[in-house]
Amino acid sequence: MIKKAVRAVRVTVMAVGLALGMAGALSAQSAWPVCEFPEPEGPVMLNITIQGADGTQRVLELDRAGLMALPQEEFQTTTIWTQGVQEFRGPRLLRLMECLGVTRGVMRLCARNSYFVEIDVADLRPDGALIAVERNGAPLSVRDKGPLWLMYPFDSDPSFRSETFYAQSIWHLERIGIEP
Ligand SMILES: Nc1nc2c(c(=O)[nH]1)N[C@H]1C(S)=C(S)[C@@H](COP(=O)(O)O)O[C@H]1N2
Ligand SMILES: [Mo]
Repeated sequence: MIKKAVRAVRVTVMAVGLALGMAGALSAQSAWPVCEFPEPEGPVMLNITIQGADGTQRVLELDRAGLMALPQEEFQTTTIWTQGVQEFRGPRLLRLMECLGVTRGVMRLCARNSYFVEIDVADLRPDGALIAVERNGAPLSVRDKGPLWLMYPFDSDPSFRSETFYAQSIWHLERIGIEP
């Protein structure tokens, strides 16, 4: 119980915009992950597996509260799947990797069906993809390509409007595997 309270405090600190340097200081006390995540109490929405170069494997399971523990960001954009400007909200993929201490490697993002896409960690941008948990202020339903949909701010940069990024816009996202 006490441990949980401590975690909650750390998560709050993170949410108000913890600088990466400070996150580093926290990680000196707790080896991994860099940021603190609450233990899942609800249904697991995202399963993350990190393969180490030495053959080790780390697993993190995030429920909605776990995803909400990350800084939430939002943008408005049109997409090829929706009509009109949409607002998407959720954690940036880059921030998630930073919180996991992942600075290089290849992410394999897998959907509920057999679809998957691979993205190089080095290609992540702070103004790039976010793991959308909400569209227009409401949780993404499965019918809405949710509950998790990797979304790019297509309107903000013409280079996002290409097959590469359309193909990376995986919906029904449920698993991320990271290989060195
Ligand atoms: N879960 C899931 N996400 C997916 C896909 C898919 O089959 N399943 N197709 C990808 C590909 S290859 C592209 S180009 C875009 C656009 O797919 P659409 O033209 O079928 O809408 O979505 C991407 N996201
Ligand atoms: Mo595609």
